[in-house]
Amino acid sequence: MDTWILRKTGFDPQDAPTDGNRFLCANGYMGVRGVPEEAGSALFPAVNLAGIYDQYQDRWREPVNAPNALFIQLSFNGQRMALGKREPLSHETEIDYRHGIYRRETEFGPVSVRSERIASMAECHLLADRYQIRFTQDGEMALQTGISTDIWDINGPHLFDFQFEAGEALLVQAITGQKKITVAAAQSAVCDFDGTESFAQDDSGLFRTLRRYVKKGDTLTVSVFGAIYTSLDDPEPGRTAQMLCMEAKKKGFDTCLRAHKDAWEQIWERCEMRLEGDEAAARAMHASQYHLNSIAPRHAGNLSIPARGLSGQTYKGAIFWDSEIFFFPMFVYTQPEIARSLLRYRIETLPGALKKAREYGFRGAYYAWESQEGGEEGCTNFNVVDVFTHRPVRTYFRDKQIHISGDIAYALRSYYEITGDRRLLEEGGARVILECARFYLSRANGHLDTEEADFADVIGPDEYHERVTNNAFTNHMIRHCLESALRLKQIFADQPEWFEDLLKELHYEKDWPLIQALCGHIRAPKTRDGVIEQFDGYFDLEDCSLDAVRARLRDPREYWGGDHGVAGTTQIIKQADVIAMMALFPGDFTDQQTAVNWHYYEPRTEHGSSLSACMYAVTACRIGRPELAWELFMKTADIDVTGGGKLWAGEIYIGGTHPASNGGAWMIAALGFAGLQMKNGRPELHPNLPKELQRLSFPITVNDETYLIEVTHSGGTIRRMKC
Ligand code: IFM
Repeated sequence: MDTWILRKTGFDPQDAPTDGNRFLCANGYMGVRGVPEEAGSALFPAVNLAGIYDQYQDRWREPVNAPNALFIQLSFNGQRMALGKREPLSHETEIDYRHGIYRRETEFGPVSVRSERIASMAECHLLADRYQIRFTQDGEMALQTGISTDIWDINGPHLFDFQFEAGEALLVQAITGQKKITVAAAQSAVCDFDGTESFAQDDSGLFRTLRRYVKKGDTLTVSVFGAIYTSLDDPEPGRTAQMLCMEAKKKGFDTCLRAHKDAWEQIWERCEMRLEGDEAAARAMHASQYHLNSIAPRHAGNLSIPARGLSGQTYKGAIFWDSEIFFFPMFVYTQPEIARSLLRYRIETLPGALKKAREYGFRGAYYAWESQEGGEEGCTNFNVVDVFTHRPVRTYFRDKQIHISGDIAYALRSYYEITGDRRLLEEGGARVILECARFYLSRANGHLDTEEADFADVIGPDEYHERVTNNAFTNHMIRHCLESALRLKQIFADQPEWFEDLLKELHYEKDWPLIQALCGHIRAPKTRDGVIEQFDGYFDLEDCSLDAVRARLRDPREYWGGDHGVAGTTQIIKQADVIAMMALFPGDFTDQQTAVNWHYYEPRTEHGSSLSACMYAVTACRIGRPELAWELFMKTADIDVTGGGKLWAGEIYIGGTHPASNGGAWMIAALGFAGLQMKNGRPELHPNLPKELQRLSFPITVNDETYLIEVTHSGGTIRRMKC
């Protein structure tokens, strides 16, 4: 098996929603769904843009898809050679994980087509496609290349006032409905043949057609270059996009491809995780690292990553806790500048978090559960549609999932501990931690100086139990956030004036002692035989099996949570909760405690979120049971290879790629199998390699030093690498 390649034989339009994710090409600025060049909206094509959102009427606010600048459509003797319109004799799709190349090869009978396409990692605005046609009959060919506006939108349309310009570089420009951002798509093409050229423009886009008579055995090639800019990138996005296309055309496809591949090689040099002993596992790891790396905002420095990456508009293209808890670890240990970008996004969106806290009657920073640009809350009150009544179900994620602020503080502190870089704290990070701590101070229930404080009416990571009190994970995260605020004083011990000034500026004098008091008074969770109760009253819920709850479903798409969900009155949970806490705070729990809780909660966990299995796998390793981790690892790492994961929450489509699992796969291998932990500013290993693997190796960068980690069944080593 080539562990860098995923190949699929055959074409079934039913698979288009998942295949578009599995074969995605992306470069952090945009994601191009893995659909054939000729795809119209029925096959879900999208060039999904990072960080630009729009709301159409009263529908969900979601990211904007640009016009498809790599549209290519071939006709032969008046017949369209298009998947979805004509049954192919054979078809293969491939994604090359090493270099982010989408390839397809289709035999239609009289013609066969083979192509390769990239979202350039060297130039984030550039797309390129080399399309080769072989003819097995004489006949009349019409090759259309252009910019298609027949794109997939879940809650669109988002683009209006289209302008079209034909010429050597085609241009389609439009503006978004809400914020009037210009989105420009340009395209140029170079052919190794000539023909009669014409231009056409209609509701579905702007196209150039080349016609000529071909002979059996002829092979023709067209290279197409697409460029996307918006008015947020450039004052003249259209002109700049046209110029980029023309430049790329001059350089040629091979030069663009070489630069793109070199850029990918540099990424792999910094982060490649090698698994030896199991090829399927090695490929799943490549897939995971490919997907996560391909959506990293390398171009920006202040953007984060949506929960479904750049695979489409699912989950409103929003930033969740997935960023800090699941994507962050791989980046902070391998490419800290990307971890910094994720956190800068939070620093810059602090005003949105302050506003949200105020709206709910609190102080400090309450970050959006589903954060869009400027920290605007994208989460609606109704996130699920009931399959029986077709009515929206009220969910309280937006109001009650308060652990989000602590998760951000957790990542800020980890960033400092792993990189040793204090600048981010100075440049707003410390302020974020202090404001998050202040939010919890105002959110606590209780008399802080005399009795224990509760955090009532919250939702922990397990979203099937809403509005609970003293969720163990949430309370632990809150305590850590308060401690992190207090620890800032030590971190800035050599700059006491700077820190005092910051406290003054934030009017923090009265809050400081209260935070100290609250820290020691947060109610500790109840335990029973060593099992930590997930929240007050959890043990009183019906204790039944996962199968029993599943058997109660009357529709496979039925939502398990909400007011009437089948899980709500039981101990069945959606995703790791107590175990997520144990995974994130290894120093706070003994192996014995972790083992007892693991064995209690795992059978009660649906793993209904792609954020779940990795937490169980990491902790399984920690308790010396890597054999329990293996299946969970494969489930996590393979998710975007197989196209697994849930597609529906009630009637709402939630498919896409799974960056949290992609990051989770790295976490299992690094933090679980290798047992990587930071102790006093230095990395150390506690290996637990499963029997399926013979060797594991990967680079990390800590405190500006790069190390190579190697783990075998005889132990682990950390070697400093020369730069
Ligand atoms: O952040 C997660 C949440 O924990 C479970 N539902 C999906 C979200 C986005 O991945």
